[in-house]
Amino acid sequence: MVSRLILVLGDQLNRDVAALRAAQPDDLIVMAEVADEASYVPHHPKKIAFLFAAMRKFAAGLREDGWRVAYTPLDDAGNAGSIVGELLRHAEASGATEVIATEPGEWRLIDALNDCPLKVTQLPDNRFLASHAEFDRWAACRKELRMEWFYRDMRRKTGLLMDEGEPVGGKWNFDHDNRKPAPDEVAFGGPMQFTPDEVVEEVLDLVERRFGNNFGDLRPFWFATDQGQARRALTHFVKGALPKFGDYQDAMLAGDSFLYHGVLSLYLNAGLLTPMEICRAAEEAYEQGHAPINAVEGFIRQIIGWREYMRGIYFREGPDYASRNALGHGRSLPGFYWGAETRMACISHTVAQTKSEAYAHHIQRLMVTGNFALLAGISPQEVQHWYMSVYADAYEWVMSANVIGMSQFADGGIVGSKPYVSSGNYIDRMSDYCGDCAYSVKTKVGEGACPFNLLYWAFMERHRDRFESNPRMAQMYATWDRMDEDKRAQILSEAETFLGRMSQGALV
Ligand code: FAD
Ligand code: DLZ
Ligand code: SF4
Repeated sequence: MVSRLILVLGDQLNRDVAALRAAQPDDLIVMAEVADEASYVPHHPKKIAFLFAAMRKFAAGLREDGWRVAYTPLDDAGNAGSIVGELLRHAEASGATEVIATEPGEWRLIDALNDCPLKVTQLPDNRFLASHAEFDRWAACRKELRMEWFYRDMRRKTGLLMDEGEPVGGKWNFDHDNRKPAPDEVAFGGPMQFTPDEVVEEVLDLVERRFGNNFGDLRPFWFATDQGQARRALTHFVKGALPKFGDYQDAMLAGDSFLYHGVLSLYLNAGLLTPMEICRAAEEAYEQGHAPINAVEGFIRQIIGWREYMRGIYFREGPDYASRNALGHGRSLPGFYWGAETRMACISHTVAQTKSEAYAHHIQRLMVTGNFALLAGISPQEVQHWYMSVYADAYEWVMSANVIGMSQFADGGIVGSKPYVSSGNYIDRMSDYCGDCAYSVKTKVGEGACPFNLLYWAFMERHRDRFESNPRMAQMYATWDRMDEDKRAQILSEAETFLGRMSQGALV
């Protein structure tokens, strides 16, 4: 006799997740690899393999502990192809009429569960520090939703890096000490890599057969696929990389995809790690004198600040958030985002790394691929579709505010008070990409000029009405206006020519 179905989605792989906490011995836990989830965007094959392998291991662990689990592999003959379809199938077979779920991280799936003919209860996702109500309360009394203020509340709430109500080190934010340019050498060998075991190998074969044509290299596959491995990856990061995380957080190197980054977001977003265990490990490293305050504070801010804030914005703004386009951008995403040749070394390195690792760090996403898309006026929905498709940590609850908000300014300024745009100078300062490029970053206009330099001014001019009165951009408009008129006309004309050639598929 089954009383209820307990739904565990592929990114809810934690024993403490709300639906599992509510489970009783008579309940049947339902987990399913389904075509709908595996293809709502053409996910990177490494992401699908990671989730399927982690789901299989998680289900096996639940069974070992005595739970009744109905697990449907993708190739199962009876597979209904969707989450709701699987619930209906198991309800019919077991006689259950009620489902307990943890709220999914996407409106699409929340709506599908709401429309399900069974009685479905969606419990709040308890893996986050701020509930929707808490975020809304914080946001309700503010004119501007600045992350920094939200972050301070999260510090107070968690007690992380707090000393009797005051921030440890006397300041809330140590970013001033961070953001050094790329180092000559990186003294960290990258994230911990795991050799695929039998379960993983079986999944890799399945993914190769079914999703082999998706953008991205499936092998070599080295991600952690269970909680124990993910915890080892965390310890490895804290020991080897955290001390330098702050210093080189924004740096980029052609020969090193990871620098001092954690590559933990895919584990965190799937439930294999929790925000508090990661932050406590970082805090402990500070307390033991192993990592400096600028590194630890900067790292913790990303998790209890940015990550929670982005989720808060997505759910507060509602289902239409991902379709916003405040700047009216509509150009198609060029083929070089999917691996076609480009002469821009920064883009070609970032895309190649994305293809092989399903990973790029924040500044590569924001200031290379994101910056270019914004400058070039690409449709934000095409941009979001691309990010959702290529990264192993991609889910709409975290992707939307990062892409639509932070990166493309398509929400009109909710996440950022000004657009994240820069000329080639920023990329040159923070990376070694430009030395290896067919364009010249020092050339502002004319033969060989870096496209970021041309497009930057064209963007500013295109959106003058919107941004001219923004005090944070006034200086750039003053610089532009001081330029010789012929030079300005030439920059705008060359930017137009570049975009025209790009749109026609020419090699740019
Ligand atoms: P680290 O650099 O080691 O940072 C530590 C942790 O902080 C990350 O694991 C992550 O959990 C958190 N974090 C840092 N910045 C952010 C942020 N802006 N938003 C949310 N969490 C953050 N992150 C995702 O998890 N999923 C996404 O789909 C995603 N899409 C992004 C798209 C764009 C355009 C941009 C600019 C950023 C996006 N991010 C996304 C945020 C960030 O780039 C990744 O979290 C980070 O690169 C993951 O690598 P890491 O684990 O090595 O992070
Ligand atoms: C991302 C993903 C993929 C690729 N496959 C599955 C799946 O087969 N079964 C499943 O339960 N979940 C999967 N997921 C995760 C969901 O898409 C995710 O729960 C929603 O996007 C909400 O975050
Ligand atoms: Fe990118 Fe311009 Fe530098 Fe080339 S010169 S790598 S296009 S920023």
